[in-house]
Parts: sequence; structure tokens; C-alpha cells
Amino acid sequence: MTTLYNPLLNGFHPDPSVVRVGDEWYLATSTFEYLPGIPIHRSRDFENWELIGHVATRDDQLAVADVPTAGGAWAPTIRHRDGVFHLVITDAMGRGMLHFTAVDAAGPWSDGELIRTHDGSRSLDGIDPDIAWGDDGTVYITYSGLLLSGEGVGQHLGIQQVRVDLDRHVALEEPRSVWSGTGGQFPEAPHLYAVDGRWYLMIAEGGTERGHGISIARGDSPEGPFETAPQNPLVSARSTIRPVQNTGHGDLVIGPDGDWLCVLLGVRPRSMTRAFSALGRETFVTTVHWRDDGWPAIDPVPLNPRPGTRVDVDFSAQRTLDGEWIAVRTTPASIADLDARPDALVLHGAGRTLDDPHPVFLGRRQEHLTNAVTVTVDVHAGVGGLAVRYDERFHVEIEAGAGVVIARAVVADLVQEWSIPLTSEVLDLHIESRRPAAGGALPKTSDVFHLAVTTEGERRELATVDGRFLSSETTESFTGRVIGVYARSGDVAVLRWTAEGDDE
Ligand code: 6LW
Repeated sequence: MTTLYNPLLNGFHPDPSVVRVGDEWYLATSTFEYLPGIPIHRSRDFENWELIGHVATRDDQLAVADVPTAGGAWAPTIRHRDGVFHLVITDAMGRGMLHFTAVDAAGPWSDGELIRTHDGSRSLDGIDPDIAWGDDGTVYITYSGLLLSGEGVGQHLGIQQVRVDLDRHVALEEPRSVWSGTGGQFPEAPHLYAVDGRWYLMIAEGGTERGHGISIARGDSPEGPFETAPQNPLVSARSTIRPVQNTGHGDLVIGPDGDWLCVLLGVRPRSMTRAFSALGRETFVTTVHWRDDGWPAIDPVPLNPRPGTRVDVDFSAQRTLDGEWIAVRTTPASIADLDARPDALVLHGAGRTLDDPHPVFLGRRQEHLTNAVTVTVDVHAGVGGLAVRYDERFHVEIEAGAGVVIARAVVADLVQEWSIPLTSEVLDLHIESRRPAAGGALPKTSDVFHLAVTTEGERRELATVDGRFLSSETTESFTGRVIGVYARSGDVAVLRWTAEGDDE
């Protein structure tokens, strides 16, 4: 019997889509303004998931270089047909709706073709595309009609569909409305499935926050008309005290035991009223049963975290970056210099701080609710440090160089700093994320950051910062916490990186 871990993928991994190919499963998630974009995780048992590659590894596959925050890679659908992987996605506020292909899901993936309107003039207007093939091979793109540009920006046209010529990447018709859901806001994330001679159209609605849920309809043809299930929403944590909230935006697949599963996004809010989700939207999984009346039922999402992990990177021994490193609006390779020193990763500061949309920052997702990162840096030639980043308006960091060590919290327009003199140019910087002290009362926040520095064997605590300020609710962010090293000016050498944490 397969153990279903929840989260299935820890940390910032929203909008999951999954496909089964033989006895392997492939999972794709959204990455917004970060590169490499659209990680592909593979599993052979649904328990262990390996990051095998990314769809967008080159600068020009997504136009994220100058995309506004929250733009970029939104909500993929991954499918496999005739030996080829297909992935459709919206590069929101970037290139538009795109179709990528690969023979090997690890890559390389194609450059990405824009899926154009019937008259070929522009990208299809909408988000969250699904790709499905009718029984006669007709290609359907079914998507959420949220307009992100043009005169009707912000307007929502419900779930739309077009038949597409996949050789020319042009719609064969004007978009048709196929469903508007059951009345929740933002009907989105459609996926079409052929099951036992019927076509099922599953969507998310209610918005990606506490109201989120999944609803379904069915019809005899992929074009509809679609009849709404009597028991919608099939899954939602709204108005419940479940530990996994915001559950929605899912995709169905047959799992290793032959049972149907739903992968979906959710958050793990903590605090007295379950108000703050430190890590942002993560990927979860739950079981699906088909009822006698031919409708699916989706079980609530239980919490079942994996054991804790530890990542230790000694840059004198490890001279390549693994795929978990991500950068903001550029590739990690363009900012990580592994040639400058034999014992370190060097970042070359360019005068930009973390307030800039293009920081010299290289990070990894915070995967655990309780987490500790330590980096050993050499700042004799520059200024930089260790940061937890949600975006350019929300970050907490500890920065060293030019004679001073500064802990800093940037929360929208509020900035607070704590500083001490720098006594050694090689030092350890620490950012820990801990459960708030119980103290008899119910916790009023998700977690607390502890910022500290160790020089010549002596650790000094510099500051504590309330973790709620870097939660997805406060930042109103589609992403999650990313912890990494950065350079502000000059050369910052990173000798060692250690991250460990758990979810108890
Ligand atoms: C995504 C939409 C949503 O495209 O948020 O969870 C958007 N729902 O479906 C970005 O993730």
C-alpha cells in the first residue's frame, strides 16, 4: 500500500499537474518569476519524488526577465501522447499561453510555441490551459478566461475552450464558454478527462485562498454540454479546522495501487486561527473514489509530513549547483560564479539590494516549517549575506561586509535594522525559523525568525522577527519562502551552506 505523504512536495510548489507514463509519474508546478522554471519531479512509487529537470532552463523560454512580481510561469498541465511530453502553461504578463514538448521529461524541452487566437493575432487570452485529445485526435485547449491584459483586464469569462491546430499553434475557432462552475469566484485550473466513455471537466473555484475548492461537471463530448455534479465542491477545506487549507487546483491520475488520486495545492497555516502560511502553496495528494452514480468523490487532505531533511553543501568539494537552486528573473548560472575561487561559490554584487526586482540572489525553497540555515561567507571583498525572500517588498536578511553585520526586516514599506561591528571577514550567518514559544497561550503567529551570527566560535543573536510578515497571506504572494545567499556590492564568497528542518 502506497504511503501518501502530505505535503507531497514541500515548500513553494503550487498548481500541480501530474501524468502517468507506464509505471512512472511526472509532476509539474508553477514558478512565477523564478528560473529555472517549471520543475519536473518524477516518482516510481508516488512516495519518493526526484527533481529530474525543468522545462524552462534557458532565458528565452519564458519572458520573465522583466515580468512584474506574480507574473511568469502560472499553472502548467503536463500530458504524454505518442512518446512525447506536452506541457501547456501561461507565461502571465510575459509571453502568453505556451506549449512546450520534450521526449524526455528531464529535458531538454522545446523553446515554447505561443498558442494563438483564431486570427493568429495574439496569444489566447486566459490562464491555466489544459490540453486534451478527443477520440478522433482533435486537440482541445480548455482554459480559464481571466483576462490579464487589454481593455477587459481583470474580467473573468469562465471556463473557455478552443480546438487547436497543434502544428501551427492556432485556434481553429473563436473561444467557446463551456462552464462557469458553481458560482465561486475565479473558475480556473480546468482539466478534461475521458473516463468510461464520459468526459469530465474538473476545475478549481473559490479563489486560491481559504475559499478554494474543486468542482466537476461531465458530458458526452469533450466540448460539452457539461452537467454539474450534485455534490460540488468535491473537496474544499473552507470553514473547517483542517490543518491543510486552501485545498484546490488539482489534477487526477491513477496511482500505483490502481486507485485514483488527486494532486492539488494547499497551505499549512499555523497560529491560533490558522491565519498564516509561512511556506506558501505546496503540493498535496489525496484519494479519489468513483461512486455508483459515476461521479468521483475526493477525500479531504490529511497532513502526513515526511521526516526532516538536511542539506549540506561544501563548495570546496561540490563544484556544480544542483537543480534546487533558483534565481530571480534570471538563471542561476548567470549569477553563480564557481570559477573565481576553488573553495567557494562567488556572487558578484552589482549595487542592487534585495528591494530590487533583479537581486544577485541564489536560493532554495524553504521546505520545512521549522528550519535552520547557516552559511559561511567570506566578505573581505564585498557586502552580502543570507536572506529569506518572498519578493522585493518582503524579505528578512542578515548582511555582512564593510565593517558591519546588519540584520534587517523589510515588510512592505517598513524597514528595521539591528547592527553590530564586523570582527571577522569570514563568518557564519544563521536564519532559523522556529515555532513560536507556547507560553501557555495559543500561538499568534506561524513562526519566528531568529537571526544570528557566529564569529570566531562565538554566536550572537541579532534579532527575532515575527514570521507572519513573510507568510503568503501577508505578502499576498503566489510564491513562497526562498532562502538564499546574495551579494549587494563587491564579491561575496560562499564557502558552505547547511539547511536542516522538520515539520513536527
Ligand atoms: C493560477 C490559478 C491560481 O494560475 O493562481 O490556484 C494562479 N490558482 O489557477 C497562480 O498560481
